[in-house]
Amino acid sequence: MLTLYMHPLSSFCQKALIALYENETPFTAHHVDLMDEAQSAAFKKMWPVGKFPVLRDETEKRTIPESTTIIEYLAQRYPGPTKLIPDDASAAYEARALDRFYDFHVHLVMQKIIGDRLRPEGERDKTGVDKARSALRTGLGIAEKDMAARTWAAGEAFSIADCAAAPTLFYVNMVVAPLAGAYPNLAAYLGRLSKRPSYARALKEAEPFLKYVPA
Ligand SMILES: N[C@@H](CCC(=O)N[C@@H](CS)C(=O)NCC(=O)O)C(=O)O
Repeated sequence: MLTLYMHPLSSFCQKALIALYENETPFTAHHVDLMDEAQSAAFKKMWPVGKFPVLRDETEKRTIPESTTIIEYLAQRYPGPTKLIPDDASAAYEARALDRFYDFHVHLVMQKIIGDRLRPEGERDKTGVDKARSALRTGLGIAEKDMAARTWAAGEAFSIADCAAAPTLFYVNMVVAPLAGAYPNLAAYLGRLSKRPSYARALKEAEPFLKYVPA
């Protein structure tokens, strides 16, 4: 029995949700409100780092933090028709490399920009945000070139790389800057991702909470 500790608004949780929904893997969603002291403390007992998603596999008695590791685990232990990690070694390398690329060079820098807006006025980190904006431009520039000739992030098959790309491109487009002007290939790719049933479902579940994302 699988339980995902998560919140629907969280981009890294959406990444894990896409993987679960792709293969219709049965699981229970356990929502955690990190602003609630009791819920946060209970969650930190399970994973002291305090970041979600975390997957609990009661059958295997395993607790698995980190979205990438969760998807690797699902691909290995609960495989389905969508090969989130391709069988072919070279294709698997490409998908894994792009998962890391989207997490480090798009997702985390996007989080830095948005996270800074949640800080009180006097505690903002202008230098850090300027650096993150520059890193984001670099990351998006690389991805834009890649997506000129691809349907999905790693080629023609949907994979872990798309689970990583979808939520972060959505939030970049919504909060940092619309992709359509400077990044038409990424805008078209985000359009395809938004129609993919797994991500469309995760996004629909996030909708009631989107008002809490700082504009
Ligand atoms: N490397 C982690 C990142 C997870 C992460 O940053 N999660 C955010 C939500 S999107 C979180 O839990 N933030 C709460 C906090 O930092 O206190 C992963 O891939 O799962």
